[in-house]
Amino acid sequence: MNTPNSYTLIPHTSIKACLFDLDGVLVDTAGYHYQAWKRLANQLGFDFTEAQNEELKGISRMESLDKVLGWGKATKSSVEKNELAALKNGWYVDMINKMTPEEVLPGVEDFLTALTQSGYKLALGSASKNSGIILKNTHLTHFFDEIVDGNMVSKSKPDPEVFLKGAELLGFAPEQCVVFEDAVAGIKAAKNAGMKSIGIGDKNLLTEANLVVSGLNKLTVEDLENL
Ligand code: B16
Ligand code: MG
Repeated sequence: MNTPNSYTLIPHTSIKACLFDLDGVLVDTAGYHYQAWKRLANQLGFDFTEAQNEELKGISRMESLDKVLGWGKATKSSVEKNELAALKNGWYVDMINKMTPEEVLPGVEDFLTALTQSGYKLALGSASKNSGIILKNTHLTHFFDEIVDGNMVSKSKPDPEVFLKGAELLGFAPEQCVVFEDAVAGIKAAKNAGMKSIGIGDKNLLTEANLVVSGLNKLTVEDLENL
């Protein structure tokens, strides 16, 4: 019988599963969100800047509404808030209904194909309740073994719920997963889940990610082994 000696090493846990945020990582729907929130703000008699819009990335629809109303110093009842969120969402859905595969960000299909061919399991981990329409219109649905979105979680990023649920559905431990995220709240959610993360965007902003690149077109499968 082999008796482990005191030098037995804990095996290196390698990455087996990839969890992808949607907006800002696979497609750029932030511009559509911005247009719809701006239209709502203007209808209420105020405006906000593109820089302020950055703060809406990655957070839920109702949290976004609270921020927008705060910028306009507008107070609304919860019934009114639900109506305003529905109004904004209607305008947003009108825009994403017209999306095409051309709006997929550079390198996405190639990278997802390479991951699948290398045996990695893939899940979506998005705050959006509209992920189904976006994935369908951009022809990305088939890449994902599991889809976790805003319809399935009760807590928003930086809470780890969305990514923990994705890992559980795929059947892997958090240490075997890597998260791809463009939002600070999303990188924090990955960290809170005990997962590694790759930031998509500005390295001065996504400081808690294990690696930051400008887009999936800058990544290879080998990069996952060196995180
Ligand atoms: P919806 P992600 C997020 O998507 C967006 O970044 C964020 O701006 C938006 O408020 C949120 O989805 C909810 O979207 O109104 O469609 O449910 O980045 O988590 O893929
Ligand atoms: Mg995002």
